[in-house]
Amino acid sequence: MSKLPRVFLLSSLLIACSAVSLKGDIVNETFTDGVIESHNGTSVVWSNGGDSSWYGPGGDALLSGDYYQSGQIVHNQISSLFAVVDITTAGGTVGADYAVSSEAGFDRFEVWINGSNVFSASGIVSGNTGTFDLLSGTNTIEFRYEKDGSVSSGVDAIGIDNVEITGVVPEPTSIIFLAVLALFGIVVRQRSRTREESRMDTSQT
Ligand SMILES: [Ca+2]
Ligand SMILES: [Ca+2]
Repeated sequence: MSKLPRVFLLSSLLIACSAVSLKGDIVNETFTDGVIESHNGTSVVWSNGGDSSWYGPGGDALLSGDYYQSGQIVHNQISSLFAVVDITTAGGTVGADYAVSSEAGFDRFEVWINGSNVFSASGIVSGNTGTFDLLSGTNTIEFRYEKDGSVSSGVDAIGIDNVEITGVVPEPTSIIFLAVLALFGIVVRQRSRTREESRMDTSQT
């Protein structure tokens, strides 16, 4: 391959990398070994809230393998797991496998996005998948187990696994890094073109 096509290929690849990063990354959380893995290079931040913290690996086999389980709570309490994430202008989604073992109709698994309750389930659910839309900008995703004022049934907890968030904005450092690479590709391509043109001029004279 001559130098010009090779440089062109390299710069095209770098520009494509930048375009993909602006469309947003896909971030998976599998809770391997019961821990929330690091998400270096993305804007995803996990935290706990409510009356009791979630933990992993879940101890009651609500889901197979390593998963995350809501904390132990009593009547009128909640246990929440939050993910705060920046989503690109194209929008995104959050999906998760979940299981519920609770008093049907009263002690509930709920998904809240930006303060709105978008999903609810209770009773015995052994392993379903839900996917929910995320808007451009900063989104707060909350997985919540909430109990009413009386009666407990089953394991009295919920579990989640294989959380997938799409459209995630990469950390600014990643974007700058890719942009610099793309710029470098363009400069190299331009210099190579100029050199090629001056060579052609020389051969014509
Ligand atoms: Ca897992
Ligand atoms: Ca109850």
